[in-house]
Amino acid sequence: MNPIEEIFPVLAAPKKVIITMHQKPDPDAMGSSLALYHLLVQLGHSVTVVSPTNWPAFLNWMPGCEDVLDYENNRQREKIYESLMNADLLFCLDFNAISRAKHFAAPIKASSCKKILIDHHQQPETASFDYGISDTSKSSTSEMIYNFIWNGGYRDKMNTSIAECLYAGVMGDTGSFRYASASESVHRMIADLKALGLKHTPVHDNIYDNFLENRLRFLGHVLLNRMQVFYEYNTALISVPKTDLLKFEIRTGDTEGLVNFPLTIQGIKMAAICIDRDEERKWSFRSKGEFDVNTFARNYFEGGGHYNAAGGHSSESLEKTIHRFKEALKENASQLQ
Ligand SMILES: [Mn+2]
Repeated sequence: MNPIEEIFPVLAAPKKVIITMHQKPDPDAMGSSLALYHLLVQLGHSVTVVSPTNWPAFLNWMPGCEDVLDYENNRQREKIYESLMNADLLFCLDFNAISRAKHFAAPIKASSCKKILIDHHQQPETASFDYGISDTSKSSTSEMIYNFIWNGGYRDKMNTSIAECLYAGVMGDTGSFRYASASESVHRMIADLKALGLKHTPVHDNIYDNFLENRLRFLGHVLLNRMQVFYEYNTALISVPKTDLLKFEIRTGDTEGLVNFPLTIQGIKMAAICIDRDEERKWSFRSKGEFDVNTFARNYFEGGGHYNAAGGHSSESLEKTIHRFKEALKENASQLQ
């Protein structure tokens, strides 16, 4: 993978560009992709943004979101293939391995265009990319796009649309500027975005205060009835059966952030949530301090991510998956106690 700086001269002439992100995009994946989209369009490129799957409705307010194509939408797939076939460049944002693009991964691998990685997840598969930057010390891919704009000399292209997208991404990945990753440079970046005219309160409202009643009822239900606390391992687990998802009419994004609630219990070092989706059992892990959920997710549930936040999955039944989690707790007892 060549350094990201080498892409700047390539961008001096108009190109056909695709920007994609990880499946089920979060504010950082969508925000960084749309910020780059707004930049590249201003630079005269022809740009298509593709999400491998649908996304939470709380991202729809983002400027440019209405132009994003969904690979799982059959009506848009032809257009996506056509763009991919003609593309010169493919930017992969906020994911570290092409497999994280789900069913869009195979067409990406088959495509002959130059691939560029901009990402902050651990253990990236850099061999899959022609250019790029992977920096696990960064709070978010949105922060990296902000740096990309500066380092590329595109500072004059910054506007409030870009600022809103970047702010949402950094806010999402830093737990609203709470995690250790909310560095001095992150706060300086936000100050700069504010100076450009960014209004940050509507961004918080659009993302965090934009759910339907059923989502809050669901939250109450799972915290009351589906949470187990293992004080001997300083761990809390929420397991959500499919019947709950149907009963509360849960949609993409409704379970986002749920995993953070058990971490508010005094002394809890790891929180985990397992959701019984149609195709697999989907895990999210969060930790505080010294417990490495990236390694935990990799070792037991074919996942990964960051030191204190990771995901994973299992093709076994919910019951077997939960059993395996409890066995894993025993094996990790010394680090959790
Ligand atoms: Mn991210």
